Amino acid sequence: MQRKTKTLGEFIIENQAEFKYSSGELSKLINAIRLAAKVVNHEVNKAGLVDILGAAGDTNVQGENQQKLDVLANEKFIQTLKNREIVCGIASEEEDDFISINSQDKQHQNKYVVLIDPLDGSSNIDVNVSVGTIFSIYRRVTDIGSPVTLEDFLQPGIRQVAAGYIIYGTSTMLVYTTGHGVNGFTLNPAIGTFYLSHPDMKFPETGKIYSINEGNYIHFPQGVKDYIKYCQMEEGDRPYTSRYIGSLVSDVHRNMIKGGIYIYPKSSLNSDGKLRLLYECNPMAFLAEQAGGKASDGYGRIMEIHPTELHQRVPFFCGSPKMVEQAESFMAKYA
Ligand code: P6P
Repeated sequence: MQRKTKTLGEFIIENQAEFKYSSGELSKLINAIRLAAKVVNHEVNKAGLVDILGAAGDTNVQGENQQKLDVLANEKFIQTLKNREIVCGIASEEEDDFISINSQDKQHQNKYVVLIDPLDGSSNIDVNVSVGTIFSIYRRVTDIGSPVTLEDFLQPGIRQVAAGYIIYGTSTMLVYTTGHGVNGFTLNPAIGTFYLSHPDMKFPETGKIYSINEGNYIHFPQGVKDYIKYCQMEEGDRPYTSRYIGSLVSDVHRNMIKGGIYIYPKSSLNSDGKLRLLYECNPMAFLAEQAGGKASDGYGRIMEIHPTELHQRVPFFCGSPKMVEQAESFMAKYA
């Protein structure tokens, strides 16, 4: 008797009680993201064909204006979230400022804000490398019924109520947490249904993969340089393997399954690093910690950083706990 694999919808209903706020809202939030993910997946999967199909100037075969995929992904996620009547504000990498959402009949009664990187690593699309969407969800801190303010978005990562990513890779997966572990769902594109394929995902305590753009080596802090040399040294279980896709979601997803560490440090080129705290590092950190991993800025916990700006950048060390601790020990020598 073949075991029936649970769908995302069934999983959400079964675990609704774990979502510490009122019933049904998690379902609406995740369902909105699920729908947008399927739409974006469809666009990403045909990206290579658009130029061929849309040969006539800047319009595609449907006569639509061709849009850059990250702009399109941004619009799809914002529109889908707006339509579900539970989100009162959205911040996006593609939007300079946050978007306040007035619900039509219930003026600002919605309780959640969503921060999103609609299509992280989109420059990889042209070379057919996997990309991802990253989302982070908070409960608003200002009075329900009033328009959202920046304060609702500048919350430390420890206040997240849910976070996750969609990875548009050899298969499309939705991986998310509500603070009770991490679960991965794989899309069956034939029927448009996500199935629970990776229950209770866990980072291996250590690993043999390090992910960093070594092209920037000469610009790295000495602690990072020392850690890279440590990874390459012939000793014990080393040398480690270097794997860097250039897509945060893909590198972290692989390291969560196989064990490893992803590092995007500050450097003389980027004094705060490149990755954004609110819609890249905090959600990936929430997932990492829920999967038994660690996420640090090289010195302290990412999720305890108090944000000061919507698009602020932070250095990011994320992965197997023993590997992050080892990297932090090198950073501490030069703190
Ligand atoms: P670099 C993509 O632009 C991204 O934000 C992450 O997904 C990725 O890990 C990183 O930047 C790649 O940056 O400077 O190594 O090309």
